[in-house]
Amino acid sequence: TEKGMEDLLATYPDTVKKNRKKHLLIKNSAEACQQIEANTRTIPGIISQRGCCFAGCKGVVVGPIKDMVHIVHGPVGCAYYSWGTRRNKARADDTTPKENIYSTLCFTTDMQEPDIVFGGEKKLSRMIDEVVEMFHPRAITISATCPVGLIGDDIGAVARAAQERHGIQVLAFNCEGYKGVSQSAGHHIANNNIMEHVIGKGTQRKPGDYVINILGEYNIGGDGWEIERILKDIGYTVNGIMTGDSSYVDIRNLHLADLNLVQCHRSINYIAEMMETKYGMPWLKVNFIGVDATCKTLRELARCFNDEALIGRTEEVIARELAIVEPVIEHYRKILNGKTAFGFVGGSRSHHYQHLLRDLGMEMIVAGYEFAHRDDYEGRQVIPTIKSDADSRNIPELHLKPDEELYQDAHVYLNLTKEKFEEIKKNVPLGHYEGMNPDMKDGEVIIDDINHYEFEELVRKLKPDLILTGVRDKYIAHKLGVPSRQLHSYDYTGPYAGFNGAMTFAREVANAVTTPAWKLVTAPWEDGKSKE
Ligand code: CFM
Repeated sequence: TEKGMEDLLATYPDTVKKNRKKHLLIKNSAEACQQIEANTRTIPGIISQRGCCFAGCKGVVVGPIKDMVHIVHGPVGCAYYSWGTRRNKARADDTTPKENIYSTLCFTTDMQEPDIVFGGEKKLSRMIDEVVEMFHPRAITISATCPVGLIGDDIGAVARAAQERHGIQVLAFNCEGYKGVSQSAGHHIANNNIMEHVIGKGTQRKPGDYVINILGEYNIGGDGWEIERILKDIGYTVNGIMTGDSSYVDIRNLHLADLNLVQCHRSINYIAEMMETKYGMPWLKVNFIGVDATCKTLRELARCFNDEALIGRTEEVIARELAIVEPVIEHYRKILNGKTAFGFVGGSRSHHYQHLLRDLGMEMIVAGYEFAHRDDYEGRQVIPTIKSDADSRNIPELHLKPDEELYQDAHVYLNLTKEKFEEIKKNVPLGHYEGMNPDMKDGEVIIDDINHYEFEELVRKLKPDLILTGVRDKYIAHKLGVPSRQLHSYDYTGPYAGFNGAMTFAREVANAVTTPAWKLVTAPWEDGKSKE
């Protein structure tokens, strides 16, 4: 309630209170547009769950490309802590043999004090030579960490010279950790560079009548493989995934598909939009998290192509999968029905997992993003009204024009007449994302960039049965006696996407929630020692 919200904020000094108030909403559908503040700086001193720009660029978008060597130019810690921890899986495929996959390795210039004092360009340059000699990669990326920007190493120049020397593409990403207010800045920097220098360079279209890309799917715990399994079974050709289990080769050919699917809007919407501008390719926001959500997505996707055979095959696959999945979900729904959850994840999962929880009879009563923008909460229609600030202006925008040779109208991609395309657009939200807020129920709480204090207070007040957390805040949940599922890397498990993923998630949530051990944990407020 509003009163509860006031209590929550009451302990803050006035300026902090004023700030944090704008990042909190209680859903009320009677209000026309509930605006939230997002993508602004965390107040210094507050324990946020956000990551840095380097994490968003190298860790999230660039890192999963399996056949490029990704060099971290910086002190060893930045490389070490982004080494394999996100569990974005990769394997060999038709065009990428095992020897070309470097996903399990970690490459860093390991900058030392002398490099900071005298500059790290020579060391970086030497490292590229060594990498080429030892691994013969198809291409290389260099990601900058904080000190690189501070001392002014020109990684762009090093990359250009190396590219000439070795005849392979070397991409430099100026994604210093401190740029922007969170990892979201790194997504944008990565999107720009890949759009400008990689996408559109290939000429090989994969065979098939319905050729699609999946953007914003990173194959965490094998999610992408489960999605691919379903799509291939229906008859789609998955041309490329951006960037889970993807290859440099695939990304060069990304423009040679019929439709872009967008799973994570936050991290990749730039590429979806830029490909629409440059090539005319339409895109569809999808959600493969949850049984109902997956069915809805598959049906919308089939409708985009307006093909009876495809629609029929979609229904066949859905019926076959549901026959397996529904009894399992039903079993767990008996255990979980009516239970509540909180969800605090990066910039899209807090929305997607609401669908999966509802399949299980559960409700996410508090949902938060770490670094999403207003459009991820309120819908893309607010984009023109978002004010840019010094932090967002720091990230360059690419201003693209339609490609003279490759641009085609959206309806041509889908093999439809213009009229038919317009008609389909009325029922299928092509090129749009409505955000998380419309899916939430009145009285539920929406919170941006939650901190440790607010986390504890909300748990104390609302006593959820489960918290969907990150790598660090799962321990807060556990110390408060509430089970959690870690939704970034899924710890050691997954996939959670698609039909098979839903069954795995259901089983693990049921196990977590029914574990008697949680009753043995004493929360700080339960032993009278709270808040001293
Ligand atoms: Fe997109 Fe992601 Fe997410 Fe994200 Fe991330 Fe992630 Fe995430 Mo962790 S790309 S916004 S920057 S869905 S790494 S796979 S889980 S915070 S909600």
